[in-house]
Amino acid sequence: MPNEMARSKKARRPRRGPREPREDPARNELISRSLESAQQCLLQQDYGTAFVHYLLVLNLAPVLKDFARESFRFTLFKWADELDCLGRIQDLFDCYEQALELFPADEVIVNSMGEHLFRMGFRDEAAAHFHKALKLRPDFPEAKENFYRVANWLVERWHFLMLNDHGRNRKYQLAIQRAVQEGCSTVLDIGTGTGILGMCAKKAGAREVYACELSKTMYELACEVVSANGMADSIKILHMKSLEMEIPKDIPTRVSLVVTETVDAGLLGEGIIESLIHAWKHLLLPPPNPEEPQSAPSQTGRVIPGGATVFGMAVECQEIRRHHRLCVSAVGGLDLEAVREIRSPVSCSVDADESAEPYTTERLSRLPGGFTALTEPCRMLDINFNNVQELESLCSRKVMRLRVPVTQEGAVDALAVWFQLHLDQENSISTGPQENTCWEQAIYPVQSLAHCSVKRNDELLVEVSCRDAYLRLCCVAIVRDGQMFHLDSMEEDDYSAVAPLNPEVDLCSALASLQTRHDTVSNMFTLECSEIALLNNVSYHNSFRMAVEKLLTSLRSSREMQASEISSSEPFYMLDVSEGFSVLSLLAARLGQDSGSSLVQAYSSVEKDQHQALLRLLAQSNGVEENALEFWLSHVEDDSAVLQRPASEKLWSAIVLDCIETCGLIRQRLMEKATLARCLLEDGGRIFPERIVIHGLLVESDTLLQESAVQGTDPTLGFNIAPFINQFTVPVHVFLDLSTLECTHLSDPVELFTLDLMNSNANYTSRGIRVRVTAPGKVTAIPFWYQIYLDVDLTVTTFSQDSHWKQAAVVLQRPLLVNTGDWVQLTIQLHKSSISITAVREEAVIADDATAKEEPVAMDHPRGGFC
Ligand code: 44T
Repeated sequence: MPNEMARSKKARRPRRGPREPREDPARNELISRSLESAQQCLLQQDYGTAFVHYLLVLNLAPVLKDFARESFRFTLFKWADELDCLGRIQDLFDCYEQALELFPADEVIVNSMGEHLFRMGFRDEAAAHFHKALKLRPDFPEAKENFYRVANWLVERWHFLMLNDHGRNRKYQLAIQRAVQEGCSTVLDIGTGTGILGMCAKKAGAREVYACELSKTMYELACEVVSANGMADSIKILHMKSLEMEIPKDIPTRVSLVVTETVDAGLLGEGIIESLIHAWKHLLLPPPNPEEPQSAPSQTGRVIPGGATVFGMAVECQEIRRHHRLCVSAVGGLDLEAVREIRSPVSCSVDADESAEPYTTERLSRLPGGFTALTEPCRMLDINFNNVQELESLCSRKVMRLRVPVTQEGAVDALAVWFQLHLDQENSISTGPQENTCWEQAIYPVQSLAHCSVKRNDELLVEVSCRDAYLRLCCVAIVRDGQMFHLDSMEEDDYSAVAPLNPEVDLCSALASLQTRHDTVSNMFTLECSEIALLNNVSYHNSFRMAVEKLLTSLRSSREMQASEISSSEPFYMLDVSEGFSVLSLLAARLGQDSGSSLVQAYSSVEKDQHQALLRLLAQSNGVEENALEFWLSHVEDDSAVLQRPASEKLWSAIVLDCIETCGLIRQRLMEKATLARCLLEDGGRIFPERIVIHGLLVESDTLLQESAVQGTDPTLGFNIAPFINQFTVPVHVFLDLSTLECTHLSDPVELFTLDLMNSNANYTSRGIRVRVTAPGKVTAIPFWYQIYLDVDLTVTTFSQDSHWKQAAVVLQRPLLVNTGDWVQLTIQLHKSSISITAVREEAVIADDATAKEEPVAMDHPRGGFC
């Protein structure tokens, strides 16, 4: 860790006492000359030397600290940026250490060091710095923003859901109590999280309790929670992965009970099989011998949960489909037929890329547009966690094949998977779609070129295996009237396991899939799910096409008017700086060609080779001349450097900015980029979009509360956990599907804020509005989305059925009780790119004022809310 290393160096620097002799003239001379040199170097932008001079001055004359603080900070930040660019990471952190020795309570320095740590991937350390900066100044917006950004990663949101799930908590508690009462007196909690299961074991009377946790933040949190509950001396928590634990180094003897909830939506993704094989071999007492049924529980080992049953069913679901496969043949005038296959990185097939995850997760009940079950839920696998041989054979076991009867006609888009966790004989937890739980289901999208349509009485042939700690499920074929139709998997197949079969049909389909293999590979591309959804979004691309057409028409006519000055063969330069894959540049190039006269010279900033290859292929198949589309400064480190002139003496006719992230937030530094982009436009040129209007409404949503903090004042299973984990509460929730979010609307949608990208001076950073309440309730959150104005009248909304964007919501710190007809005052603040909202109910006096409609209100003293 860089700061650790820096700390060891620190000891070598001479320390001075707080009272320095001031009268020494030579010393004073040195101070003033060094200060002068520091200022001189600063002017000459020699930040390294300036920094050294400042250090000397401030160490010799601490009285100057207040006077020099600003310049010192500025020098430090500039010098740190240079060191960062040079890759001198150790020096960079040394400088911060020295700076913090001089200014230990300077929240700006602390926060900035956190930013460097964060960029270098030291998330835990970064979070600790942001946290410290916030403690030093609770209203420091930069630190707040930074902390919120890391909090989601450090403490994932599902921790709140799990702690709020009383049913689950209670069942684990009962199972643990039972095991301890039966004599399991030594317990290990693997993946303790907040420490809850370990504390249950202790409370139930276990003699020795150990817990391990691999995440540093969670480990620290568990330590805090356990000591707040008076168990610091009775539960030993280790910051390590269970697989690294050894006896007697980490725990003195083997334990009689392992408790764990290291399961994800796909059951095995957190590595429970490997952890339990290791635990059985190294950490647990041997299992009871079936020949000696009386063996004492304190002398034998067992695991909670004792086992699991995995269920799966095939579903048709438009929402899943549009995120995992190309569903359209043309967008915005571009023909996409040439692309044989676009795949998402979620794949279970044998040829899938190493980084591919076999499944995504969704709450089936919250999928926009719903889903249709095409089969009954089918038992896919039974696992006994108390049998190490079974666990080992699961890893090495060959692929199992199951035949799942189809009950409903439709197109198979995915297999959805969930499980029952058998804690013990009496208590189990289900993560199924029908249950009222917080669990998501695992989604295995079908990877097939053709639409995989099934009819009633068909059977789906599903392969089940366990590889790289994941449960893998793959739909390989449809069995219809005794014949098998393969879904183009690329593996060599042995179909003998399935009967009755028609070998001829089999052979034909195998040959057919072999034949198509060559062009499949060369035309196969992987895009992120959100990129696929974007490509499938016809209305988005059509709006863009219209906006570009309008712009070209207006630019051409203004060129005609000044015909003498600009040659008509001079192209229009267009730059698309979208993040990720985008066909907008190609769309513009194509339009330029359609209309004769001046061509469009389009630049795309897509970086990945595969993305560039895909654009080239599409350019070719759409008849776009090879040099009409170029790749703009790909692989430039600093993204603001992308915004440059197309060539000296030339300016852009259009720049497309990517404004909104898929998660529903405004992209960082959007307004700075817009300002830069505007300066690079020719006369009459445009940036797309020109304006963004943020819309939102008041809602009551218990679900959002459950996901944001441990609710209520009751202790969790009798333990004091909430105040500790709730420190990681963040006010803005992302990746929401507002169309299916369980909530009551308490107002109509309103315009919250406008971002004018053509005139950043016009953007206020704080705005007050009044919202009329349309139904009585408790305002708990304000979901928001965007209306993106490409030009005055062409808009795209981020809240629509075919959008690749999700929505976000601000969750209020304290719910606001309202009645129909009340007015709520919202203060919306935009700091950099992050939004915060406070809400207060207006007093009746103001509400009665008939003149007060939805006008901006004075924002001097926002009350309440989370800020
Ligand atoms: N998410 C559930 C997955 N760990 C739960 O560091 C359910 C997701 C979920 N520690 C919506 C709802 C839900 N040794 O803190 C983590 C992790 C730690 C280990 C030590 C090990 N071998 C491991 C393995 C994991 O265990 C903790 C819990 S993992 C549970 C994952 C409400 N979305």
